[in-house]
Amino acid sequence: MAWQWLLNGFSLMAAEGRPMHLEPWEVYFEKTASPVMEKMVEFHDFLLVMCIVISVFVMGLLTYVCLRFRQSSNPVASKTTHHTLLEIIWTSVPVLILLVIAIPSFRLLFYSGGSPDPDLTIKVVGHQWYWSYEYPDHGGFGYDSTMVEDKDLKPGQFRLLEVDHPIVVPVDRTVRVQLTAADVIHAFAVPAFGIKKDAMPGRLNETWFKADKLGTYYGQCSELCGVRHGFMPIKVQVVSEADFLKWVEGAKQGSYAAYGEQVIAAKPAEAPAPKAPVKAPVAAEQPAAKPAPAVRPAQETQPTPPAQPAETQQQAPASGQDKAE
Ligand SMILES: [Cu+2]
Repeated sequence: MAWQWLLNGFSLMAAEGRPMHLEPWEVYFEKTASPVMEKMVEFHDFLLVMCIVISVFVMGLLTYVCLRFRQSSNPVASKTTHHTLLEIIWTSVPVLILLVIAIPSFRLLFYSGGSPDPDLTIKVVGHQWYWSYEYPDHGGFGYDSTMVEDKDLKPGQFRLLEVDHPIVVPVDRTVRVQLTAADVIHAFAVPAFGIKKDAMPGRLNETWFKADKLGTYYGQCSELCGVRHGFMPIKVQVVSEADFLKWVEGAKQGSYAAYGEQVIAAKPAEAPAPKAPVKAPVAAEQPAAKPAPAVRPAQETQPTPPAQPAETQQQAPASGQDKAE
């Protein structure tokens, strides 16, 4: 309904109280969970106001012209064809409007595209048709994440969004996401974090997010990547620091599924601990180059070594696989 849409569109306050997932009647962004997405929503609302003001102004002008200069009230039309001042105004005002839009737009672009000092790195590899994740800062373990089929859904789970092994990250930490693909181009998108980046074979892309609320967030592959493109969702579980480290321990021991599910099923943890190093001591004990342990069942699909030199932005490590058609 239009009024609800307007209400939502105008009210940033509404974003605060909204449940994580939209109500069936709702039309707006999902509840935000990262500073980037908050800024994106603010920018969107600002643009929406600009659009409305311009539309109302143009509509008003048209209405005025239609009424004021219609034949019955203005039988003798003016022959004026040029008016210097008017022309200067209608050229410069749009330019100013564009400038007013461009400045915050570029600021947001640089903010979202930058790479702040990360607390941890996750490497994401897109496959036809599932994702696999690696935690190079925590011993380099990795695992595959595939969609839960309709017949296996438990009550309360979301169709086409649920996965067997979600990404787990600690709250309030800057997570660097390195992306590549093993076969064709995929795109890693999580709307609540405001991220969407292509995962391309032979290239290492990078993005980042900082989840500022505990909870579960969903995304989907956003690049047409084949027949099951719509069936490779992304699920991110944002947990407390303590839970995260507990989960890492379990995952490293090779029983990702059992242990991971356990931690995640445990109820939402206490408030996040004050800033402490997430870069677990683990990294010191285990050389980062250590090959992925038993956690990864699908070793043969693994296209890249588990630990990435953090600086490599452009070059993905040799994937050794041809790009599929
Ligand atoms: Cu895909």
